[in-house]
Amino acid sequence: MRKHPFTGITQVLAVAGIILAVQRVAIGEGTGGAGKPESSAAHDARMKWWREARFGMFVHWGLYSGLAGTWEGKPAGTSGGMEWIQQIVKADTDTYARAAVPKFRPKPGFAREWAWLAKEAGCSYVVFTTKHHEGFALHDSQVGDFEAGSILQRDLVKEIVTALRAEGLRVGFYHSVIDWHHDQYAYALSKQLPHPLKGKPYPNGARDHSRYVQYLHAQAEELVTHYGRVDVLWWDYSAQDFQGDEAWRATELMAMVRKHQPAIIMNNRLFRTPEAGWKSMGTDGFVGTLDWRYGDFITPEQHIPDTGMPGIDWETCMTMNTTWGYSEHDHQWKSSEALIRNLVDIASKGGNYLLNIGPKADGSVPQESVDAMRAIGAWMKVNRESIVGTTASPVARPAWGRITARESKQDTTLYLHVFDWPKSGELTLEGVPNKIRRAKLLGGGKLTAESRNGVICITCPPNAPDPVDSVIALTLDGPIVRLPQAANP
Ligand code: H79
Repeated sequence: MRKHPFTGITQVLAVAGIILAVQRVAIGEGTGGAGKPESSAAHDARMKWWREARFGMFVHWGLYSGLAGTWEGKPAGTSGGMEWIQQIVKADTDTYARAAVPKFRPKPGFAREWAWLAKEAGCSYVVFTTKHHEGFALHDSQVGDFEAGSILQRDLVKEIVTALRAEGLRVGFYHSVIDWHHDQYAYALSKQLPHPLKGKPYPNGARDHSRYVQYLHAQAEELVTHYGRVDVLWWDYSAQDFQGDEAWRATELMAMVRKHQPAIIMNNRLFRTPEAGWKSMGTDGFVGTLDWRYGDFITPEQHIPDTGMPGIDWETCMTMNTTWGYSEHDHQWKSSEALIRNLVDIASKGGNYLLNIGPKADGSVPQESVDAMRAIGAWMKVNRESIVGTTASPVARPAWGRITARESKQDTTLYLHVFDWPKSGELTLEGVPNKIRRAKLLGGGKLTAESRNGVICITCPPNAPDPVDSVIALTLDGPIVRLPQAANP
């Protein structure tokens, strides 16, 4: 809720910030925020919980959730992101708000259901939309009026953060830098970034994009100062023709966030350059390196990279059907088998899985998503140790499934994720000469393992304990010797 307009002090600080940003560029320094370069050890310490987590829940929820993929009584589409409905139907923000605001009615306590679901599924963190491209902010903001404080007299970010923390979950904010509401957002500056009025003159005359950027920084500062510790900031997104310092004063934005939240982890989407890991405008092309000044991790969207990326942190975000925001017309749900195997595939390559739910306007979660999260949770209850805190497979991908690993000083446990249970009653693993200490089935069950001519052979019961993925924990002496032919395919 807006209590007062921008104060003089905000503007003074903004101007000072511009001067600082210019200086930093001039002396060629920068760490994505901290002022002095971060050591590898400090970076590893900051990334530790995130690397161990492996599984998070994404939540897309905003005014579009009430529209549910329907515009003027007709489906805006039956697949694809319905959080983009304003763009799909090319509605100006007033028309959009008139249709969507009356439908957005969060029920009391909705956030506890999200938190319970994430916890039950085995997620360690939750990233939710504090503002999507539509521009509606879920917190009680002092610097705007298109936000929950003004419109609902509620602070939905506070409600959500409180519920997540109560379940011991890490908290991440998705925040869109694209804004289809703000009347100074100069959409003509980019050909590549979407806007419902693209190609049309600004309805309100000339726009001063720097005033939008000032608003963006002010709202981001509210988010990182009013809600306690924030673990992740998930920015979205930039284009090759409009990104970084030019588009968002990005270096300064990241520095401001880090000043308030020194341990926060941020993605790379304030930028769209090779230095920031990007190859193209696609959400699947990556150069294979990442300079931390531009973000801590890269963000494959809706797909899983073919191989891991040594030295780079990455997180695949993915929908359960085809839309991020709720749609009543999208019934293309992935099976829980596919979701569990995706999680395992990603963990075997050293990445994180950020799996999306799109709650309805009252905050309730579609039954299909509840069922899927519970199915993942049931699997995680038995097999959690094969995911959380594991690393990418040190050996080649086997034909029967995937491998995750946990290495200690004395030994290595390989978690053999068996997707295709051996009909022969024997599972083989090549290229691992280490001495076997023990083998057991997670969830209980005896197995015998022996090494024959350098091939590990495990005698298995006739039927798969879990047709989706049965996990064998195989503990071996010492570290795994990475043989040349064992390069992860
Ligand atoms: O927030 C989610 C998406 O809204 C956002 N990022 C994720 C996390 C996103 N922005 N851009 N993109 C995704 C890529 C562009 C996808 C598109 Fe489409 C495919 C634009 C038009 C077709 C999806 C389907 C969005 C609208 C229709």
